Amino acid sequence: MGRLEETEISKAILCAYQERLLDRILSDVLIVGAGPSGMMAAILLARQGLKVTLLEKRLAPGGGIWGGGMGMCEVVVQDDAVPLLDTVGVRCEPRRKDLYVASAIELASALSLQALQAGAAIFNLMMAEDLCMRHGRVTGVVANRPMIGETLPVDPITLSAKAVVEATGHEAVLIGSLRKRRLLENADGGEGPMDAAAGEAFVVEKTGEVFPGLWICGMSVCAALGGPRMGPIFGGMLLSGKRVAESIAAALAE
Ligand code: 48F
Repeated sequence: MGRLEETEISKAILCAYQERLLDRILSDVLIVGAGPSGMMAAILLARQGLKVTLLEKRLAPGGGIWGGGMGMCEVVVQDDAVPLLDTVGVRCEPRRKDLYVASAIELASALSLQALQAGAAIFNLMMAEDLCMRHGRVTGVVANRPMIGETLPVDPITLSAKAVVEATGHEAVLIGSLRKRRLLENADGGEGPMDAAAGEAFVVEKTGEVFPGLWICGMSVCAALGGPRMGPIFGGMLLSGKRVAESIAAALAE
């Protein structure tokens, strides 16, 4: 092994990152939030050959998966979501009636790996602050570094896509930016009290395009449209990711 040059290490990082980001200035699908719903959608869309980019404001993709329930790293899914665990190679075991348990760490890791290996790009430490819009259609997002955007008066950059997905979980950031401009009248907003069965059904049923060019999936559906919260059950999140992927694939094929 030759002598390591620090400057060459830095150049390798800078060149690789710049190439990757430049390539994703325009995507087919831009998903904001790398939780279970956003990553499931990314995997299914990227496996169809679409150019998919995920933005995640935290250091690690995975969202609410890592903590399972109350910090216990076990993930519970209903039997109808087990085929989605299979498709990303996550092992699970039956526990209670119709319920399966998987390792939260295995699920978060598998979704990240499968998204990347399917061709999706994941940018961590990248936060969507707002939407870009043209002629009444969402065309991309305004992005910044979380530490910068939240504390300093520094302008963001923009990333464009044919389809943008709100997958930011409870925060429903993009819906918030539509709502504050009174562009989304039908979004009542605010999660209802916990009702696991009703919340899971609501999330999957209401997943879809909420505004031209903007789709919504996962917990953001309840936060935006006023459905009940459902607590530490993840089947609905994975199924919502699948549903949003199907809806976008159909729309982009037209
Ligand atoms: O919250 P999160 O896991 O969303 P989800 O896919 O799944 C919800 C479940 O985890 C859990 C549940 C319901 O009880 O089962 O709550 O709907 O992941 C959302 C991700 O989005 C990131 C955030 O850091 C998290 O990893 N995020 C939030 N706001 C932004 C963002 C933003 N403005 N820009 C980029 N990423």
